[in-house]
Amino acid sequence: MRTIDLRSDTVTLPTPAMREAVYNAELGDDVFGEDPTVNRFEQMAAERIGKQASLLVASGTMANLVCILTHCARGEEVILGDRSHTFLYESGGMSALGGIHPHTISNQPDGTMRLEDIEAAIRGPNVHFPRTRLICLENTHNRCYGSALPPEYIDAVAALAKEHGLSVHLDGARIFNAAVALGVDAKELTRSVDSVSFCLSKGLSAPVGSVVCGTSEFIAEARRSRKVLGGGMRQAGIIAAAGITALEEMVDRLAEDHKNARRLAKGIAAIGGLSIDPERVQTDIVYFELAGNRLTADELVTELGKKGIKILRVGPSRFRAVTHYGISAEDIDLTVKALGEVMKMA
Ligand code: TLP
Repeated sequence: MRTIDLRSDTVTLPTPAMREAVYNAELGDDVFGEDPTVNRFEQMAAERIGKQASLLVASGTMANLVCILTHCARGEEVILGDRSHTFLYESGGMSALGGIHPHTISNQPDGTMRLEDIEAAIRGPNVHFPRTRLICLENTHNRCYGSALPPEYIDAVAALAKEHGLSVHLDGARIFNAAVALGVDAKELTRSVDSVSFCLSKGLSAPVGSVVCGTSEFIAEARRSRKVLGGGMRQAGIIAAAGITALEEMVDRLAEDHKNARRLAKGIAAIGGLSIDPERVQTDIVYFELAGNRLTADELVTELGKKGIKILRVGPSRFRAVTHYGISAEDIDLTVKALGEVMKMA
């Protein structure tokens, strides 16, 4: 039985072209700055994101942590959304390893934070307060329906930050999903922020790796932060080679994942006992809920699993399904059919 794995776009396997590129990659010691494939990749990534320089790191979690450690000193404060990945799912790295204080404010359902809430959270020059140093945004916003934050909103946050002498970091793990969904160049989403992280190993299907982008000066400092975390890698060209293929070949096809996500959402909307607002689905992430208590969330996941379909339970009655490379429209139709059967059983 074929498995349709919709738990995350992180489950994507490298494409044949990536495997070929990895096999043929020219390698060197990247801690000496001598891996030609890493160097080529980092230049390419910086250009795509519209920043002077970039740095290859092991994961999205490491990318965000490297940026926060580079922007902030111990005791300083970061303003970020209460549903942001960095706050919820990165093991509290900024405080555990950096002595940095997270100050959360509400994420709106579309992944934004209200400008007035951000402004109210910025600390004044009082000896009792930690010093505010950084604002973090997330685009697309994972927990907020995978929504894409538009360039104007990001620019408005950056303008506010500038007014108060703060920096802005963008967790752009899925920045290319946002760009494709909004029909803009990724650079429009990054033009006003100080640092950006993005992932190769999600919708872009590379096996591993994330990237930090910023000014040359920022990246030189970020290189130190990466080293401190044990993230200086050696012949990392085997990772960068797949990253080059990812940037060259896997960005435009994200539109197909978004189309499949909408197809899935519409299918779910027609199934009794499940609730979803298909209008919310803009990118590859679909959230839906059990509308009644005919069966438990765990039972739904288990029954679906017996039919070869994997989704993630993300709350007492809430689920997430993510479309990606390797998932076809036919797979979506099979998923909707299976979900309908499971709900009928209940
Ligand atoms: N997200 C993963 C899980 O950790 C939940 C997923 O399946 O969606 N920023 C954002 C917005 C993310 O969604 C993720 C991963 C990360 C950062 C961290 O990336 P990794 O997993 O490479 O450390």
